[in-house]
Amino acid sequence: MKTIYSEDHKLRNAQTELYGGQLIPPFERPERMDYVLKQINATGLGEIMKPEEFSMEPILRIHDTRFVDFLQTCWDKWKKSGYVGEAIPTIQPVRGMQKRIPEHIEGQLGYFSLSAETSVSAGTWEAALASAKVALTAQKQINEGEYSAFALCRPPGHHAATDMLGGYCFFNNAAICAQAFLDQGAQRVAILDVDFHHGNGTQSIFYERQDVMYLSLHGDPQHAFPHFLGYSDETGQYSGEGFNFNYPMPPNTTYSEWFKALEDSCSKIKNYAPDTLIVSLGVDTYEEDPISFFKLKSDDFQHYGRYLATLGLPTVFLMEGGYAIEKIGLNTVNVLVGFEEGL
Ligand code: OKP
Ligand code: ZN
Repeated sequence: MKTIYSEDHKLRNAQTELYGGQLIPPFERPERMDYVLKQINATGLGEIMKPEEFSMEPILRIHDTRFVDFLQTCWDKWKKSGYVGEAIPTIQPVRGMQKRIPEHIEGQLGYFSLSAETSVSAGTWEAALASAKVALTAQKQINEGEYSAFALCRPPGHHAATDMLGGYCFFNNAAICAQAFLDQGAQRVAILDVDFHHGNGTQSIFYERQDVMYLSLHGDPQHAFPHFLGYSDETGQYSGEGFNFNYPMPPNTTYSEWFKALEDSCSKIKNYAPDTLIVSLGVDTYEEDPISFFKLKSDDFQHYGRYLATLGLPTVFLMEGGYAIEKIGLNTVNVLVGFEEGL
């Protein structure tokens, strides 16, 4: 399986994450990719290629123009306003407030954010753009006849909504990839999100549509980020009703329970009969992940990779989270190796 990778992810190198009332070095940091690349090379998974160039068009199929303009200019405006730290929102348009976009960068940042842990920093725009192009290149590979591809995206994407960043995410790489498939003639695309966190952004983007089925296995939002979306009664709306499936699971969920949810989600994918599968591949389900509460072991990743191959679908694997950084390489590549064994 080919991997698509851009060094430009290193431009996303925020110094701060707001965590438990402290500003700490972010969990989502550049070194994560070193461990994945190292394991790809160690196992001989396949060629590693650079992303191709793309216009803004496929990104603007998913994201609001005002949000994209904001992201491109946020850091400059923030610095020019005289702030010395990274851009962290302090006020958001919550219940009872107006939805208009203020002129001050502080107001804009709040408007275009869904959470406050994710600082906008120098180079964030460039890295987020490169990450989306990595996803689009993987999509192109499949469209040109490859059976599977691994988009080694960083920063991740599944929390990003049409007009909001948050949860370490800026552009929704999986959604951009899915829309590209549809725009090039696919009838149906399924997005299976196995990251520990619910992909609120991906869900909300496709919630009223039936051309993309979204299925997510994740930590119960009662106890885990993003807290305000990801419950099992969220099944889609209007023509999207019945095309969204959430599998929230409690603290200490083990692989046998997790795998039952995976089997259920895969039976739904089978019935849907999509042209393509996109796997939002986060490996923060791992037992040693520092911010998550599932108990998967490294071998389990290979097992479920193998199982995913039985769907018999062209598949784009797209990197999302995973923060036990010494082990994310092994766990990620285990999924991909398992998939290739299962073919
Ligand atoms: C991004 B991805 C834990 C706070 C977690 C943000 C998590 C973002 C995860 N107490 N804050 O889905 O891996
Ligand atoms: Zn996650």
